[in-house]
Amino acid sequence: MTQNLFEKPAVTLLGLGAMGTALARAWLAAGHPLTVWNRTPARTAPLAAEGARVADSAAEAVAANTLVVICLLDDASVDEALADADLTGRDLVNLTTTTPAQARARAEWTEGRGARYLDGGIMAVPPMVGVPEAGGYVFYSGSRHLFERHRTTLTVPVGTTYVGEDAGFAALHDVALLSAMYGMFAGATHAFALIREEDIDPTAFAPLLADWLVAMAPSVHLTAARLRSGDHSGDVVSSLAMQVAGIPTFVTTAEQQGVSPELLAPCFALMRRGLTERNGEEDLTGLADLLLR
Ligand code: FVH
Repeated sequence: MTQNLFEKPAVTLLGLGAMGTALARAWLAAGHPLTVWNRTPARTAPLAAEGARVADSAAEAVAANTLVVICLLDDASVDEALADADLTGRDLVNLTTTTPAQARARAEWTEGRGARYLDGGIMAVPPMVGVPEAGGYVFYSGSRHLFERHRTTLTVPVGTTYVGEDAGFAALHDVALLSAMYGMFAGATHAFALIREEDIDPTAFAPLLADWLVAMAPSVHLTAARLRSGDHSGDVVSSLAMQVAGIPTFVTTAEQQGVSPELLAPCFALMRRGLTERNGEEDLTGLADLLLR
């Protein structure tokens, strides 16, 4: 396992699903020696043809290199894959999507087996991997030393953003950003449903919707500033009271268009609760605190 000074660091990759395969191709294209393993062996053939070494078991793949990247379906599949592997002296980088608690437990479990641990949350879809201008990146958290040690290699497929020593923070950032994305998907789904039965071309409507979402996106900076200061009342442009007064318009329009309000209803319920439990003259930004249990 000694590395020639002119050779790129060798990588072991467990998991060749859509994301694992994209990562593998990026490392191979950049000239990194790559050992791969996948539960279903058929998925390894195209990568073998592109220069990857194929291990017969996860344990064999882990034994091949110090840096072991894991990109499997979920935390349970990581357990299953690593059951028989000797992790002693290995640097585990786990890109599998998990909860923050699972990431913290995995860090402890890994260190208990004589290895170091870095957790990752991937903010990219497979076509963005190996395409720097696509803007994809991975949140990393856990050992900063490990992150710095492998940073150059980890930056090959997509960018890197280190968010702290707490192994759970990458997963927390990942889930937080994806949760916001699902909120956006919900709003866009409702918007398309509203026009669905009309003589409006969805492909003509889409750019209007996209531009509007982009125009509204910077509002998160105001939310952040207000959450930090605790002041939700100064210089309010669109008060909670005004927005709650508008709810019947949205509900009635949905009814008249034959659209279920089920995606917007939870948001409206929270806004109404804000009116009774907070102050109608406030911004919507105070609602985040109402969600805390
Ligand atoms: N694809 C995406 O858009 C997202 C982008 C953001 C990050 N996610 C997360 O990345 C992890 C892997 O996702 P994926 O896209 O590669 O997922 P699949 O194509 O479904 O491949 C799953 C791989 O996991 C293997 N696997 C499943 N169960 C087990 C198990 N019990 N033991 C060992 N391996 C297992 C599966 O193997 P096989 O089915 O081919 O035998 C694939 O290699 C994921 O956490 C996303 O949330 C992707």
